[in-house]
This record gives sequence, C-alpha cells and structure tokens, in this order.
Amino acid sequence: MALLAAILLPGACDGPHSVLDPAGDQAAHLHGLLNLMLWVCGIMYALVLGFLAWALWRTIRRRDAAPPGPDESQRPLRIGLGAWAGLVVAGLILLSTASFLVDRSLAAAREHEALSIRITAHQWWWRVAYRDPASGEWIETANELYLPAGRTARLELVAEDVIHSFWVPNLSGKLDVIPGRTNLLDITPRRVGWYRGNCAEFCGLQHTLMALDVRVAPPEEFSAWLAAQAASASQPSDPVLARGQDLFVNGTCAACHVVRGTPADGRSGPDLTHVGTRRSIAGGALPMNRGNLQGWFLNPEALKPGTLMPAVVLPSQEADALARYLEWLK
Ligand code: HEC
Ligand SMILES: [Cu+2]
Repeated sequence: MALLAAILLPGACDGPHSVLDPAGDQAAHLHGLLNLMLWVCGIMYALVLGFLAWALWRTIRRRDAAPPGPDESQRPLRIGLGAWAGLVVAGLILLSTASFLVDRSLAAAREHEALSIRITAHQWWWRVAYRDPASGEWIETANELYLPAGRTARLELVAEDVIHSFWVPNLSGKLDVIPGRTNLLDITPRRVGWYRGNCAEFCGLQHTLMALDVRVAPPEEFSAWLAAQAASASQPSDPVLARGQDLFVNGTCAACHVVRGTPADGRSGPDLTHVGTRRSIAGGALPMNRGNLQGWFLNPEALKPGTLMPAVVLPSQEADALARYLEWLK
C-alpha cells in the first residue's frame, strides 16, 4: 500500500489518503454507504450469475429429454419473475433511502456552532485562514490545515482563478471549489493524526502538486498551534538571519508574500510568517528543509513548471542567508 501510494501520489504530503479508513464522522457515513452499496450490489450480482448458471444447466440437461409439453405449467416461472422484480425494487429503495439519509447526515452538522475556516484555492496552492479567537483578525497559513479533533469545522471554500476540488478522503467527500461562490464543507474529525488532502479536479499544469497536509490535533495542541500562528514573526538578532530578512523584505519576495511583523505584505503568494513550521512546501512538492527552500526560490520552475512564482538570482551566500531566515520563521 505504502509503495503504491508513493508511486501514485507525488510530493511530500504523505499522510494516509484513503476513503476506506475513515477518521471523521462524514467519512464514516460515506464509508457506511459504500459498504452497503457493495453488499447489496454484490449479492444481486451473485444471484444473477447463480440463476444464469442454473438456467444453462437446466437447458443442457433438457436438451436430450423430450421437449416440454404445451400443458406444462408457467406458474413457477411467473412466481420467480415476480419475486425477482420485487427484490430488485426493494434493493433500489434501500439504496436510495440510505443515500438520502447519508446526504442528510452530512448536512446535519451545519446546525451546530462550528469553527469557521476559509480556504482559497489558487493555482497551485491552498490559502488557509482562521479567525483569531483573541483578536477577531484573520490568521493565514498555506498548504496546511489544522483541525481540532472532536469538533466540527466548517470550511468555506472559494477559488481565485479556475475550478478546483477540495478532498481529504479520510475525513470527507470531495467538494468543488468554484470562482465566485462559497461552498461549505463540514468536517468532524475524530482520530488524531496527519492526513493527505489534494485538489481533485484538473486545474492546470501543476494540478498534481496541489496537495495539503491535514493535521487532526487534540484540542490543546490545536489552540497552541493557532496562538503560535497568530503571533507575528519576531526580529532576528543573528546577523545572518537579519541579512536574510533584509533580502526578503527589500527583494522581490515582499511583493507577493506576507511576513507579519515585517513590511513584507504582498498578497498574491502564500503567507510565510511561520513557513518554517510547515511539513512541506509548494503544495506538497518538497519536504520542508533549508536545502529545499533554497532550491525552490532559486528555481521554482524546475520543480513546478508553470508556477506563478518567479526565480530569483542570488549569490550563494545570500541565498543561504535567505533560506536560513525562511527556515527560522517558526
Ligand atoms: C510574483 C509573485 C512571487 C514572488 C516575487 C515570490 N513568490 Fe514565493 N510564491 C509565490 C506563489 C504564487 C507561490 C505558490 C507557488 C506554488 O505552490 O505553486 C509561492 C511559494 C513560495 C514558497 C512556498 C510556500 C509554501 O507554503 O508552500 C516559498 C518558501 C516562497 N514562495 C518564497 C519566496 C521567496 C524567498 C521569494 C523571493 C526571493 C519569493 N517567494 C518571491 C509567488 C511569489
Ligand atoms: Cu486545483
């Protein structure tokens, strides 16, 4: 399974990614429905094959016997056909009812007071914004979604450019993310862990490198994480880090990226205030570490051809200082 996942799922977001292993209420409901459909359809299919085999066997056996007389009763055939039709109708009613009830249960969580998280899909990354419980301000991060276990989160999904689709198979079904409208998806995660999410609708060249790390955290871990994300970046005292910050703030980077606590306030790229805390970079393209950060900003095209982030030309010492600064942004 792990090998198969490694082949099929590119990039560094490597948590579980399966509808067969639900870790939240909505995924569990869908999994139940899937199981019911498999059983009902499986049994029907087995019955059809069984009757077919029986009919063939009867025909072969009868070929040598005398042909049936005109007076042979049609009653068993009629009863059999009637029973079969009844069974098919009952199966269809069962499946429709179950599907209707599951659909209702997916919508039901919407009545509770939920944690609102705004997710904006971009080519090819996810902007994730939380409302700070202390200040009421929006706190942003990217390509990483933290959810508290046992509490319903309401995801407000919007797209900035083209149609995407949000999908974390272990937690819920997929939902299209459409420019110009907000789609709501409720998730009630139960099992603590890391999961893999991704874009499930072809959205351009780098669609496959549009994954996100999803962390279902115990409530205390979630609150601590949110408080840490809400803080602005601090001022580095180390001269190399200070040089890195200077390059960032006064270079091109600041035109597209925010680092709260510095003058960098560009909005077209991911918020990098705490980029060093993330598990991967650029939509799960690479694991987070200093070497990968440097490789990324020196040549993003090499990794994600078509990406909207331009390369930067820097002497190696400066590139190193910039990468150290990004890694230090915890
Ligand atoms: C024209 C706008 C633009 C400029 C200039 C720019 N970036 Fe980006 N950056 C982006 C976009 C867009 C992404 C998301 C790309 C993707 O994943 O496809 C990104 C992604 C990143 C990421 C990965 C973030 C994450 O959460 O995965 C890092 C790190 C980064 N940029 C650093 C830099 C640095 C350092 C500079 C300056 C040398 C810079 N960027 C200049 C637009 C820009
Ligand atoms: Cu997409």
